[in-house]
Amino acid sequence: MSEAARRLTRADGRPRAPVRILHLGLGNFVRAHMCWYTEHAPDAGMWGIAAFSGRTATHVEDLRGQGEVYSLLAQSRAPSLEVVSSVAGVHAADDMAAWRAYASDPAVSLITSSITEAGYVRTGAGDLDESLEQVRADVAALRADSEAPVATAPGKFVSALVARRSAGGGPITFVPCDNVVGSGAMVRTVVTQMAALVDPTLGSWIDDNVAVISSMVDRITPATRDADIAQVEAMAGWHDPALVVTEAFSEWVLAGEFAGPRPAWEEAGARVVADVTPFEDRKLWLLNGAHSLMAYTGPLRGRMTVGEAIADPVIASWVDQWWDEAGARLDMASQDVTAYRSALLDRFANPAMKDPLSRIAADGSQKIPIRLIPTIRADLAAGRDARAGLRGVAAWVAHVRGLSTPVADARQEEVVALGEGTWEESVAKVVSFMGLPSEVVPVVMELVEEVTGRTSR
Ligand code: CS2
Repeated sequence: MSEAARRLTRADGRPRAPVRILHLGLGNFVRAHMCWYTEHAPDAGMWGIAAFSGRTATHVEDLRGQGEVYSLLAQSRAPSLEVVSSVAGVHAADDMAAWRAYASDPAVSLITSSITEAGYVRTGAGDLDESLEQVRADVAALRADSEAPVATAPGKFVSALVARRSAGGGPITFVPCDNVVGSGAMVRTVVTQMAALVDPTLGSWIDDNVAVISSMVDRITPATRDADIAQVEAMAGWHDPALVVTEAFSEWVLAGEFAGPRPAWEEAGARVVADVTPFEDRKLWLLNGAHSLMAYTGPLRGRMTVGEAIADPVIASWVDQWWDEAGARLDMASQDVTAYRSALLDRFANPAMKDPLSRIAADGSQKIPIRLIPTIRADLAAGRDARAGLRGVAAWVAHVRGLSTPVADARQEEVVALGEGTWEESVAKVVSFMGLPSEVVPVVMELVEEVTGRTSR
């Protein structure tokens, strides 16, 4: 921090708005996205967000130290900087008393979440994963005492609903902001399943009082680097350890009936549609699918950021082949797919963004099944070879065998086991883990050789 730099204060932004949105997961992404849309809604002055950190307590103290406001730097050739004021309260994950108090307040009409794919603790089939120790612990805790501390997101959601029911807080709407398919149905499933385990009388209250929205969220938001903080210091004269760096592009598409009021997000650029599925597919397959493909192939060719990967002609051709494969399945006019692909190339190549592939590589066990596997399955069913998607699976085999930087995964133990044994064994285990037919093993072996440059012969 240079001597001239000062800290941000609430006076740098708008006054705190009354809290009407309860949010779980305080990562950078949501601060570049839902909080930003709320900031830009014309009724922002009526919608404050109480944000609770998820698994990590990042930035709770930093944000509190500057009256919850933070700077957002949209990186492009002409970077733009703004102060976002929509967050009105910041809490650590374990502040359950505050969590329940907000949930009980009739003025709060929305529960939003941004906790990554893994945060919803689901099985591969999409149900609440009751085999997980933390899920079982939350169920036991809430059964014994509805005010008990809990750790999982479904546990927190149910704890919020129990508090709201007993306070007579009225209807409430969940708005998940994560990269999952059918996000509304997904939240409804994990919440009702957790509720049924905790208190069988809660289900009918949920039916009558809880709405869920499905949403497609998009804005590439890497972790903030010291160099970014220094750039803002030079641009604006303040030192902001809670700075968020993002791209200029952003997209938010929502579908579903709200049970109560919400900010006029559409006036800030969000779209409300009848069916979010085509938007989810387009984004998850083309953007996130390509991201995952680059995340695992890139390091094998010495590429460590998205920009470096997409500048490598070999990787760019793999991405292109993937887009041909996945794009063909989209329920969209082909010129729209072409335009989206070309916009993605610009976004990936953004020279002002340094997005490390290791960020994207995390939680592959949760991401690959959503991003690559549906297209691979459809191709195989149609008798096509599915190589472009299987290449991503092959590169993940190399990743779980330790050929690229280790990253966190929600299913760490299983992932470690997948990497053990011979290459052939790993490939067979990964193919089965991904629910693919064993016939693809030889193709994946070939692709392993292609992406790693190793040969078994
Ligand atoms: C990325 C996403 O984490 C990842 O795997 O693919 O965070 C991606 O940057 C966002 O979905 C963009 O909207």
